[in-house]
Amino acid sequence: MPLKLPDLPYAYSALEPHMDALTVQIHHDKHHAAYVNNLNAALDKHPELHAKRLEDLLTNLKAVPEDIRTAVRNNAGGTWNHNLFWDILSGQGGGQPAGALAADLKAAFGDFAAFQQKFTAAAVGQFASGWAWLYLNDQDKLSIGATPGHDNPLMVGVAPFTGQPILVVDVWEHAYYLKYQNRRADFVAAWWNLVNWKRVEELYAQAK
Ligand code: MN3
Repeated sequence: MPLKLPDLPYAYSALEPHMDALTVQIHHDKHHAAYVNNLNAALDKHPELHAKRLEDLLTNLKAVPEDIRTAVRNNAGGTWNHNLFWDILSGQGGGQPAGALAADLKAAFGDFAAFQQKFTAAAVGQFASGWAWLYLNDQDKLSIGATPGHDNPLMVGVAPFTGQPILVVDVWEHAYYLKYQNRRADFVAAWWNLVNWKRVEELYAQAK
């Protein structure tokens, strides 16, 4: 079965004013959709791979036939990363997490402000296109990192660090250029107002 583009879980305008409706529409309907389509086109060359879960392709890219490995890395990565990106945003987001996630962020980074500062620095400092992550590392510790292109922490042997992502921000220019132009730092600052911490807390509970 070819993979399908997940519907946005809210209206294009739901993330205004921090993320404008036109950016959300183009980002989801054109960019995210293109990764899904390109992944399906690559997998068509090895149709048995259509049966695999996205996560299984990503965690074991070495097992993907070499003629489509780069296409799968880029487009399965692009698909999975955008799935998470939309999933953890909400027009009613922002604030701070509660419960175990709040306590563990404090233990790992000092306090919420220090965590936020470190994550922001990773996002703003990622050279060119990429993603910043909060993930549960292989020692079950919360960690922050950034990856280029569409690489992600599921890609064992490819990404510079591995683990289970629970929070992500897209810092490709297509994520912010219409509204923020070159001001990536302003986009990331605004993005915090959209983080759906309830959803991130759920993902954290599943990851543990
Ligand atoms: Mn994107």
